Amino acid sequence: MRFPATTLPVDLPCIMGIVNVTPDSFSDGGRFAQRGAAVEQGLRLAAEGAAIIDVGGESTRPGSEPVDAEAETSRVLPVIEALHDALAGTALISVDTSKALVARRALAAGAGMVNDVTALRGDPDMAATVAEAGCPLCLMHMLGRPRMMQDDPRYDDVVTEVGAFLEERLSAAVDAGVAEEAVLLDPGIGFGKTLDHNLALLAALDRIVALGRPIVLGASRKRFLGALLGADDPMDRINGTLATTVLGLARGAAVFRVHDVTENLEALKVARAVLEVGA
Ligand code: PMM
Repeated sequence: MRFPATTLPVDLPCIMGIVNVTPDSFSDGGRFAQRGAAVEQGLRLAAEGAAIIDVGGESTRPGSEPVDAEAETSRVLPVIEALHDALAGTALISVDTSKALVARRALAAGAGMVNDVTALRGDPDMAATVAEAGCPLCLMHMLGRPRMMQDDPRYDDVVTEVGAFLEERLSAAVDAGVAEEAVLLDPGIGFGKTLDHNLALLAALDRIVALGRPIVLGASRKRFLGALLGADDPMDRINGTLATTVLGLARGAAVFRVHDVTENLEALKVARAVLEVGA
């Protein structure tokens, strides 16, 4: 499978394992809020085969309130430091933040990538921080902010609008000095989107892939899967997640941001083997 040239120091396609050091994320909120549990989880996901470990300290759950930079730093920094020591370069550490100060501290502590769900709109200093670090950057689409984003989101044509947004944010990043090869794009499944919007984006993911950057897909255990499956418990959405991973790979997605690494890696391996015969 061919993916665009990237400075991401991992082979594609790959798995990005999720470590939320938050009391309130929708699917694992509170489970990894303690430093030790979060580090253990990161190591477990890496041992299972995640090439990237994404550490976040601010919940983006619909309705969630923002946290300040000091609180967010105190959640993620000790976890990143410990993972950096223990992983010894075997997996890339990504920091899931929209704050430049948190990103700067995380990068100094051993993170090697920034995952910004606001696509550089959350903090005017973020673009320069990433440009200076020269690290990979994920730009994600979100309509509105987490506190309001699920209040009746509307689009005329969700795929066209998300694509245009990502193209514009990619240009803004490059204009601010970020290397184009360092940028990954993410349609932001579940961020200001109804079930139909999420399905339309997954169905037409190849149009987002056509923007020419590696695509990150974050559908893991999300609410739209619960709506389709009648599954209130996020743990009952793992099989549904695997369907998005297989379909996403077939349409050209490169990085799969998931909670369940072994399951998704196995689904990717089988899907890849079939796609490579068909290629
Ligand atoms: N989803 C969440 C948080 N960060 N980052 C990217 N790039 N893409 C996503 O889809 C995404 C994200 C929320 O999900 P979680 O609570 O399971 O982390």
